[in-house]
Amino acid sequence: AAVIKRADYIAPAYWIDTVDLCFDLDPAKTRVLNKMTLRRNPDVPAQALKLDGEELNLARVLVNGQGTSFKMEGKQLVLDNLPDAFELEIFTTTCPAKNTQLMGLYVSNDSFFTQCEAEGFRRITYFLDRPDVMASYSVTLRADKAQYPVLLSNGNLVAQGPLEDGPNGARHFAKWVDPHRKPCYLFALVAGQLVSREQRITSRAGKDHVLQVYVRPGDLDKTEHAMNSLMHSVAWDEARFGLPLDLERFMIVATSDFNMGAMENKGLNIFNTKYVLANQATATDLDFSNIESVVGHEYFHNWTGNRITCRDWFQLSLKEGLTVFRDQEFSQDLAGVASARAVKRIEDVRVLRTAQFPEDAGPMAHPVRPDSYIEISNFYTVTIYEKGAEVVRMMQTLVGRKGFAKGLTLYFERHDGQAVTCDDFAQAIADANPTSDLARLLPQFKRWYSQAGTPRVHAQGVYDAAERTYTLTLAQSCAPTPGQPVKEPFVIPVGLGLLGADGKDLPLQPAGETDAVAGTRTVVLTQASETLTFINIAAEPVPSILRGFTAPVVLEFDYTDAQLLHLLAHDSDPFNRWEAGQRLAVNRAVNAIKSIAYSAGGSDASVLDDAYLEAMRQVLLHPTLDAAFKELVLTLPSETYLAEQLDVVDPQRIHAVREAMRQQLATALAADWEATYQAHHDTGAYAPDAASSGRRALAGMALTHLCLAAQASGDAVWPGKTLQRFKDAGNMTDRFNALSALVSSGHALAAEALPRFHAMFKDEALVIDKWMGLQAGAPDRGGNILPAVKQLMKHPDFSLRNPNRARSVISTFCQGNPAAFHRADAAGYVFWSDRVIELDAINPQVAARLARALDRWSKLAEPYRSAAREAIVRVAAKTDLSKDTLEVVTRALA
Ligand code: HT7
Ligand code: ZN
Repeated sequence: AAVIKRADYIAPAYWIDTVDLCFDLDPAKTRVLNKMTLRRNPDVPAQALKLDGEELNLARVLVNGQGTSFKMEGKQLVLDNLPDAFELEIFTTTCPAKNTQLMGLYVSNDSFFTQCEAEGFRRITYFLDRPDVMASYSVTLRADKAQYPVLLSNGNLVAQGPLEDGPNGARHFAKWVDPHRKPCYLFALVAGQLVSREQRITSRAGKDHVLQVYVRPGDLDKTEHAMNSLMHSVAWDEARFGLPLDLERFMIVATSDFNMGAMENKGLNIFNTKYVLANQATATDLDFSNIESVVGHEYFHNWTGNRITCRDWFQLSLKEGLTVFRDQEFSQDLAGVASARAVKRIEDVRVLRTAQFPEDAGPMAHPVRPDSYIEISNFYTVTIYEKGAEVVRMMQTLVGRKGFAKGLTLYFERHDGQAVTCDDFAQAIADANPTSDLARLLPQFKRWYSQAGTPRVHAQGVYDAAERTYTLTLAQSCAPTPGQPVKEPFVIPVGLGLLGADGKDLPLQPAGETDAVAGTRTVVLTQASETLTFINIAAEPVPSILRGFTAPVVLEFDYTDAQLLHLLAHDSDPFNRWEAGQRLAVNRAVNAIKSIAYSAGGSDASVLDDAYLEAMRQVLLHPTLDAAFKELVLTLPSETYLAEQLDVVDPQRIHAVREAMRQQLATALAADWEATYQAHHDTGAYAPDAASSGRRALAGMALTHLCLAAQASGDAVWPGKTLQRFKDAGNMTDRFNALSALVSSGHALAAEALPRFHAMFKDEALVIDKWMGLQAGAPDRGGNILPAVKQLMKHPDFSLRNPNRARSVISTFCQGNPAAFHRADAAGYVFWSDRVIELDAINPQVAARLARALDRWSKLAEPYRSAAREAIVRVAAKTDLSKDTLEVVTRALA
């Protein structure tokens, strides 16, 4: 397969100014008439026009109304000897009903949807399918009125009515005109039987807009939260960054068949139902919060992505990293109080460290701005999104919050309506803040865009009692990644504090400075190794380094237990307070995993000591800490995160140790869990706000531990209460937490609750996804999960064609349940390779994502390592593999 290289970018040979599309929608054969005006790009040498197309039946090509000669070069339609400016008319047909890839125009539940990012528009018509070609669109949709009463596209509805070309009134049309130029990946159409919730709003600037959320009939009662999230998003972008809604009408449409979370098509966002539909009976607090951030994310793209877009797909993080940063800030601002903001920050960092750090250390590692790809869909990654957001966050740290807003304003002044690069963005932020560290260090800072891999910062502290100084040495390094054997030092902002014996922040006075700053100070590392000395330090302090997680790095500091316990009890920075608890847990887990006392089948040896358990008890019973924060501290590091701390990974050993830790936490703190449950389980009328969802999360955690403790003691009371809670719950969060407490503790009552849950929600697709996912992700007991997963795939509700359903069973098992997946008999790997191959023929994007489950195979201990490799080889050997899956498995084996 061809490798596309960033260095090969050249501007297009032609510009497309206008596009007039007419669709005759039919599931079996949709006709597409595409009339464009084009002009030669005078900045590049004269050459043929090469239009991208895939799976299209070409019927007619006219230049200025005349038939013309053309040829096909592979999938491209090539036209030569063209005038400098001309009208091009192309007539094609496609078959949306057979489109299982869900790219281009497809049918889902008898409605039509499109997905054009990244390269789906070429499956609709021949086009210059690249983001730097921006055109004005008008779109006419024609379809059967009874089957497709709602006809939507980007922009404004300018005409609609019956069509005369069928039986009277049977067919109708709608014509849409988008007032904004856009790249073709932002094109969208939707047609079907849909209903909408509508909201009229007036912006701060006094403009009127209509917001609409379209869903299938019967789902309207699940759209209030999405609409509220949209209204909050509009208001937030105007208030925080001065960016108003630039459309009269903004639409969201939900579909149950979707490859990703959602899509920011101009004025017509298309969403996976998972990120729209929610009411308290069917959605959990996590669903509500995900909806808020995805609705925000897509809305914020309207400026960061749509008004200013990417020059080429290597610049993907220009829009995605920035927009993730914006949606993270939005959710933090909406959460309100500092403690709730910190909870959101911890959650975001947890995602980064459990998903992106492994990516950065594995065969798919790539810079935030990649240098090459085979299939761009494979680069919608946690590196582009989450690490990209951290890079933007570091810019904000370096120029300050106000400086960053100024930078964004300059970015829009300079580039509104253009397709630009990550360099353009960084330059605008720096130029708006000429005296900042970012401006001073810009070329070096941009290594974050060009160098892959997670830097490690090794810190060492020395206290000199005689001199009353504390000296910190910070040394950075970054391991080689594929194609990048040597790394240059990064610019690393490090939030720093020193805690005194009383737990309070000491004033920080660097040697040579006259002022002492209380609390956190941000130092900016640029060298391979740097030394900082703080003066007037009366007694040895405990350093709190990388406060707020100011940079996406691994911090190494040889903390003693006493220091970590001190930070856990007192650090004024909530992130590092949580981090101290995680370090205590990781140290214990890693020691146990490495110790011979632990054999693969588990052991009675205890992993957790009294000091750790007592510290956790203090957190659990703390009078002022937020429930949500407590839940985060009490959550043990995941098996995936633990695996990343080890050179050689035995997934069974990790699982056994982590399960033993869970059990110990449950048993040793049983009375405290009971008190916690009693104090938190009644959260009153349901509202998905941060405070009450935090209380529900902690109550749910208590219930799980009480069931675990009961399993050990043989006590029936708490499992019984949990079953009752499951039956009586007034909302999905409490009901699902109770169900998962029974399932994850392996209690026999789970066998009663699971079918009851299915019966209650058999018509709610998103709840059935949860039901399947819970079973596929349950703790493995003697290899019971793989047979259960195979059984689930035979369930009448299962479908491989529906990405949500396939992911809820197969991806949850292969990517979310390491101990069940990594079986000594290799059956998990055989199952994985069968499913990757099977899915690849249906939907390459979903298959390629699943293929990433074995990214880290080379770290596995034997016998897993050899068996995993064999499974990857088996997939790679399959003929006719999509380039999506081929790229992933080829890189894994390189
Ligand atoms: N910008 C959107 C990307 C997306 C996508 C990419 C490839 C294949 C299918 C897709 N659906 C959506 C999502 C976002 O980041 O907002
Ligand atoms: Zn996005």
